[in-house]
Amino acid sequence: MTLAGPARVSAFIGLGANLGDTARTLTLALEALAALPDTELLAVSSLYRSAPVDASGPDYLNAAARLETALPPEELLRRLQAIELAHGRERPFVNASRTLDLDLLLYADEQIRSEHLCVPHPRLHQRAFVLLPLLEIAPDLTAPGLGVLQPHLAAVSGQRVERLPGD
Ligand code: PH2
Ligand code: MG
Ligand code: MG
Repeated sequence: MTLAGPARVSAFIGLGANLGDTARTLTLALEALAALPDTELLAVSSLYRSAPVDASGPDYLNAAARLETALPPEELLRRLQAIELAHGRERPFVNASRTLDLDLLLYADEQIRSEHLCVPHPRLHQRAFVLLPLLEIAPDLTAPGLGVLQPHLAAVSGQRVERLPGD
């Protein structure tokens, strides 16, 4: 007899880094996501180099990943923050340059507004560095409150983002 575990849902994570060896940090972060309990890493976008938005400092490397997970959203958030900390994340001020940022962009079709967590990520549709990698791995993606995401690209076409060639 096999026992069914808790139901798994799809979750999308935005990855970003603009301090240190950003490509290596994102690779290690993806390995850490794949190693999360009750979680499978199902898709990873290309890397994108992007100009800082609402921030200063070096260009960012950004990417997106799709997980299937049985972790509840608050637990997933705690684990994302633990991975950030393991890679030297500091928070001296809002939107400060960072060694690693892992944002929970979407969790199933849930809308969550708690003290710690806002899902869908409130600025998801205003940022090309989020939309482009997300739509690369999920072209038909929709988000609660935002609808189909693809048409939102037009509004962010002025933001500098470059997809880096893969291996
Ligand atoms: N993250 C921010 C603020 N601005 N800009 C780019 N290009 N990429 C980011 O990941 C990013 C940003 C806050 O999380
Ligand atoms: Mg962020
Ligand atoms: Mg963040």
